[in-house]
Amino acid sequence: MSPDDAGGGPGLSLRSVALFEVALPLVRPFRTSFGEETNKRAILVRVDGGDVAGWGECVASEEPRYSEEWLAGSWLALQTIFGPALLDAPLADARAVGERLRWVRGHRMAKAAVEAAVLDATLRRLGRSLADELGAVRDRVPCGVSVGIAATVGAMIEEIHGYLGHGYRRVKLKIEPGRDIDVIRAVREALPDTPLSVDANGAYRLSDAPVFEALDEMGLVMIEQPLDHEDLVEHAALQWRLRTPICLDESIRSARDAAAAIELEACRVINIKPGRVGGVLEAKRIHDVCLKQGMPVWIGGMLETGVGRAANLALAALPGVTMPGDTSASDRYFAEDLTVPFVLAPDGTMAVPTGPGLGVEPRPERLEACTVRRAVVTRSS
Ligand code: OSB
Ligand code: MG
Repeated sequence: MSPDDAGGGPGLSLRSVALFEVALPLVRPFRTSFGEETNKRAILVRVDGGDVAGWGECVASEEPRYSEEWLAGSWLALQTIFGPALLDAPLADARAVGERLRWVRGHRMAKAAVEAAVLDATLRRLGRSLADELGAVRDRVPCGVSVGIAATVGAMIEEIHGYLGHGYRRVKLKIEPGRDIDVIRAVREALPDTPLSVDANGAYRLSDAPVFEALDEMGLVMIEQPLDHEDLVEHAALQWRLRTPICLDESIRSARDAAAAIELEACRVINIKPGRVGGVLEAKRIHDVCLKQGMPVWIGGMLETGVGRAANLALAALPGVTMPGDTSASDRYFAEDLTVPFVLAPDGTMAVPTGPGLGVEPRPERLEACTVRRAVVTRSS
């Protein structure tokens, strides 16, 4: 199969699209340069194809800070646009989801959720795993962990020691103006040999280049999204001044963006997240562009439940993914996941799901306990 053939087999005629808004307490608050989350909220999408069902997760946050999308907006888009569009006519395969929704500008996280659900359903019918469908080359993937901004440097170092004890192979630290050089220097002194990276979530300006020049001396694996998500040219200017690779996250919304970033030399690493780019199929296209151009990639995360995590792990098994992802274990996020828990092995790797489709699904009693709102879109509605 050629790489672009991934899309999942014969046609699917859907009966309904069900939406579940879920809320799961995080084991500890997650603070970034744009705010703090204590509760993980997400929309789970279930498509019912009669003989088979499929699940997807929409990673839009409660507020439109990471991107324009936010949970309430995604809910409306799913309920009034995407659900009805999927039910309108049979879908030849999961690629048809993107084609049918091509007229919708943006709303990538909502699109990604419905595409994942259709892909899950079609692959379940074929008995094929998502990892196989995408072209996975490994059955375990190395994992890193993303650490939120903590109240004190001491608390941050303690938290990191805990993660390293579990086996995580790379530690990503969130930074923001005023909590950067000193914090990272202290962590680097406490952990001289740990692969460390930082993620600014776009909180700096090019005039802050001296901050990054100071960080450039600390042997970081990469500096993620230092500047505004809309400015590739400024990232290129900053990358010229640094030895440390810049990694783009928010700036890369499509394979087209990835090609532009490569052309402009705006970064030396790309973080791929299926939600941010409109689905696993576009994520695979970005992977393919980067592999061809020699651009290293890794798979990011959005604090997903097990449903979204399963898709991230399948992508992490692709050949061009050469760095550990933010694909952490369930217990890094939740006391109890929606699905069977994803577990980190002591060597810092996690198994790629091998079952049909995503290979996992929400446990009914856990979904029931976490659901705070539901809606069903049917053909007549
Ligand atoms: O910028 O990578 C990010 C979480 C939510 C929104 C944005 C980001 C993150 C993370 C956590 O860094 C990654 C994870 O563990 O899922
Ligand atoms: Mg990021």
